Amino acid sequence: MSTPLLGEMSPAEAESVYFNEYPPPKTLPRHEALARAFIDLHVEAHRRVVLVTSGGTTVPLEAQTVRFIDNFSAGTRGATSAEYFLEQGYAVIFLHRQYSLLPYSRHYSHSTNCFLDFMDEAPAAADSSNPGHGPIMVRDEYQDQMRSVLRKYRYAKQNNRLLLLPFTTVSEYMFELRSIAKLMQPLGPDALFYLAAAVSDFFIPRSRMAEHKIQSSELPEHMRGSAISSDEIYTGENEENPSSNSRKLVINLDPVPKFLHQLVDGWAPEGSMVVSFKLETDPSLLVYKARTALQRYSHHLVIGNLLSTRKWEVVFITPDEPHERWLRVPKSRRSKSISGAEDQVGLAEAKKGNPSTLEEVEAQQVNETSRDGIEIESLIIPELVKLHTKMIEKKTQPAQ
Ligand code: 9Z3
Repeated sequence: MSTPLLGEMSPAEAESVYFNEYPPPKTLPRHEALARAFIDLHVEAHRRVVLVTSGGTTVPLEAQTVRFIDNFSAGTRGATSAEYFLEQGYAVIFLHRQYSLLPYSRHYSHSTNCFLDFMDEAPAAADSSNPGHGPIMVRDEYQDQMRSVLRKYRYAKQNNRLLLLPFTTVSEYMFELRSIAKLMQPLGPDALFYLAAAVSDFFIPRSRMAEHKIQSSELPEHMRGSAISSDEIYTGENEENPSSNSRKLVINLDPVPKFLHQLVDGWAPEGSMVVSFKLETDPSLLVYKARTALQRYSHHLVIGNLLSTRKWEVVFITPDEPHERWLRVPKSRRSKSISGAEDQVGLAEAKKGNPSTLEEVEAQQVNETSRDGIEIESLIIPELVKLHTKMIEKKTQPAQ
């Protein structure tokens, strides 16, 4: 009998099999200690705490990893959302893919916003002892924006409102998520989970993973380990006449167990709010898949987004009325996006004729002061906070 896939087991069985297969990440004890102290502080202050997950996960192909599968996410959604949560008074645990975008520094990082472009060397003072070395300054045109970002960043740091915890692989992400969710128990309804990370759906179980770098050329017989057998040479599923001896690689992936079940039904505090994201590329599937996820895991909100329009529109799928609600950045305030496709905005809307113009009017009021594009997260987070507040009020008010 073949061993069942994790996806075929009960959620509890899959949890125990999955977590027994991997050693916990080396950083876990340190992260747990940091998270515990952070949570204690905010429980004491009766402050709400949100766990924001952000960025992609890697799927290693070898235990001593040379190669891995990755995905597109740079962590823009997570890093931007974290800033708006902080603005709303939440403390934020930011569980992010290492080297992905971070709250605040995201404005000045990576090649699109390289910090060096914001700086200049000013002339040295006339009486300077070193006339060739003027002070390094922020360029005039960026002073206001940078001051504002810097102040918010320093406020979050000095007041211990933001905890940054990095992960890299999908299994590290799972271990961290489970531990932090359990540590959040004392927060009860004040805990919010905002699962924006793009978590791989597939992985190679440790038991089937090559220890060493997978070889791309034939090794002499006596040097071959158990790394990869010749019948595992990939021929490619789209090839009509696959050549049997090409040096291709079969990558045989198992489904990652859907831990949302375990999060909602066990790890997360009683009464807390769980928000997951659903990403699709086919507009005709988005609402259906988001609804199905909400029904399957019985949590509180699925935020659906299309890869091509994710910077300008999202849909809130809720168990309560109105079930499907679109938030959209008005046309005139959309930021430019190289990878985005504006002509696809509106295509995924199931109930056509939704009053999306309402959101557009609100959006204009929200951010009238900004001349630049509006970030969709500035619409998402206040709406979400309203839903969280309602949930907290329901849980904490005695039944009439
Ligand atoms: C999202 O849908 C996020 O909004 C994005 C953000 C990953 C699209 P960026 O980093 O992108 O700002 O460029 N995240 C969740 C995607 C996901 O993996 N969801 C799972 C699924 O769709 C469910 S938890 O099955």
